[in-house]
Amino acid sequence: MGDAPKILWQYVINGTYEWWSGPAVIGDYLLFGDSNSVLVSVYKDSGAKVDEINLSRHYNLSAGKIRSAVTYNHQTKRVYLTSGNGYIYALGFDPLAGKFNPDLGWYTAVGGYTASTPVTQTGRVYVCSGSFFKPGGLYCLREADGHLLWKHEFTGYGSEASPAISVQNGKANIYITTDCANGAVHCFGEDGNMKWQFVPDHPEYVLAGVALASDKVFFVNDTGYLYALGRYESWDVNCDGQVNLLDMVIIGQHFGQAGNPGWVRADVNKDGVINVLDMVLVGQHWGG
Ligand SMILES: [Ca+2]
Ligand SMILES: [Ca+2]
Repeated sequence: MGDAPKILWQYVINGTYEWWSGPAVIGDYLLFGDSNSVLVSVYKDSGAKVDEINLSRHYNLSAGKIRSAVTYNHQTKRVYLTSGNGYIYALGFDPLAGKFNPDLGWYTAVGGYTASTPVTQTGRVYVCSGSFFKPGGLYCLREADGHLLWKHEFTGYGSEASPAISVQNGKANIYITTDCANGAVHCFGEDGNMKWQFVPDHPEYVLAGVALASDKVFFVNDTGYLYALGRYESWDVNCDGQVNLLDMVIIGQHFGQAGNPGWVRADVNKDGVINVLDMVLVGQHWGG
């Protein structure tokens, strides 16, 4: 068992061992928060502590347990995180020395509770708040100073997850999940308008956020289902990601039928009849 994993180092704090947070590696340093509202920077290879900051003490507030991971912006040299009692922090961090500089930053409240890890994108910070019984929502803050640009709050619940961002045509889409009995995925534009929401056919609470890959939105919920949301071009009639004979066959099976425009996917051009024009569209995208 020569290649079995070995423990290289351990980092232990006294008192409480309730670790709900996530670490981040920045240069030679590993950063993470604990349930005593302390954010530490240790050498990632040895675990030796380089710096720490007690958020409650430094900001003179009751920060609560840190249940957020740490986000780093290389351009602004700041780390971002939240603490349980509903605060988000931006702190300067020297990636060469491994030290915090909280004076190069800000903090602000985003509701009464948060476990969300902030995400930065083109001068903005997105973060969620709330839980299955604590209200919250999605907040968009100006990265420079924490000024609230917009927010979308839910009634009676919020999101314990972290936002995920995709950029299409230079514009950000922000995806979040909600932690309620009808837990949904919501997609917001960067101006704060909700573009769509999706409640699955087996609804339940959603604790995790979404994963974005291959033009799809993946998420799980407490029923134990994994969902993949995507959009298929209209000429991919059978929604298998390819345009080929199988799509032609479906059109052939419905050939000559009429209905409300687009009533079935075989009406590819959505003109209310299934005929050679639908086949032409499939042919034009053949092999795609
Ligand atoms: Ca197809
Ligand atoms: Ca048609």
